[in-house]
Amino acid sequence: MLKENLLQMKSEAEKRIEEAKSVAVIDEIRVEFLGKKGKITEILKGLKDLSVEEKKELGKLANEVKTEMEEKINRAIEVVTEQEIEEKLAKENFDITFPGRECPKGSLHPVTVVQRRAEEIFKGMGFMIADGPEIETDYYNFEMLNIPKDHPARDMQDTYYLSTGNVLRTQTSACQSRFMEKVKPPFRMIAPGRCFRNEAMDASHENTFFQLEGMMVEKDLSIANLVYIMKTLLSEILERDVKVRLRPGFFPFVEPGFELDINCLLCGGTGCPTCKHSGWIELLPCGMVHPNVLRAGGIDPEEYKGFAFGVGLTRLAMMKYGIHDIRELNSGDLRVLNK
Ligand code: FA5
Repeated sequence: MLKENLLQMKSEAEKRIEEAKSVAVIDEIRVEFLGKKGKITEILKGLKDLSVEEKKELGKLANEVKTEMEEKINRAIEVVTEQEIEEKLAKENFDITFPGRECPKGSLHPVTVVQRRAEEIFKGMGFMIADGPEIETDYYNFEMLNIPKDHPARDMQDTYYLSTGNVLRTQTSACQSRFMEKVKPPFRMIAPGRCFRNEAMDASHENTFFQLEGMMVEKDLSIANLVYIMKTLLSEILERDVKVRLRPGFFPFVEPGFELDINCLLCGGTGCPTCKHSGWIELLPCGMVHPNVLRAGGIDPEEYKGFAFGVGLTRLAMMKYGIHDIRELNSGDLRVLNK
């Protein structure tokens, strides 16, 4: 009796599955036959009252019916889903040849654009590109650059100290020493990267900004070579004539040292908050490498001379694109980022 019931249910369910036209209807059939209170489930519950022999025979059959039915249901769902999609597509009249709608494209950050352009310019002049860590040891960031502990020059570059004693580097000059340890002169190198300082923020000062270090070491070099390289960089990047001024500047790792300022391109030199109303922007400190620094890098200052410079890349980007406040560069404002 149970056996007949089971087989009859099987053929009934199969017929209905074949006829079903939607996933929802197939799901209803699943619940009706295989659900917790479904017809097949009920039969399986009745097995407990049968003899051992009958239990064996019917139990096996019931499980086979159940598995077969599950497979049929799953297959039917696949077929019906496919049909539903095809019907929908046919109704929607979707034209796959229709041209797409244009999305606004992203762009490189202005500082990245300037950094990449500077790299190209320096590569063209035979400079190698070096890198260094943003978390730096006190030794490379200060000591090897002729700035021992307790030197007053440390006050000009207060930074963030880690509990390990390391610092967030204040200047890409830290790359000079690392480079000299690896490469023998003569050489020309640049090292662009992020720097950090603990200082009050204003229109031209951020606590995180970009510099580009440059260093050239050869047997015969002079300040004239240095000025030529600086002028080439500025005219190529800014693509216009700019007025520059060279004045003495103190950095313990160069002697003599200079500050190369450019006429503020935001106000044309008449004075604005970005140039602190002076008409000039401090952009490019530089100088002839101090003999102590060459010596610390294993280079004989009697044999070789060097010059070094540290371009304020973030400020250079501000000048190029007419950005009046350094903080705008980190604001995510598309009017600034799309420049
Ligand atoms: C230095 O950092 C030296 N290492 C540069 C140098 C290299 C001198 C090699 C001699 C030889 P200074 O502290 O002036 O120098 O910083 C260099 C440039 O980085 C500045 O002219 C400025 O353009 C930029 N700069 C410095 N501090 C900030 C800041 N807080 N926000 C944005 N730009 C900054």
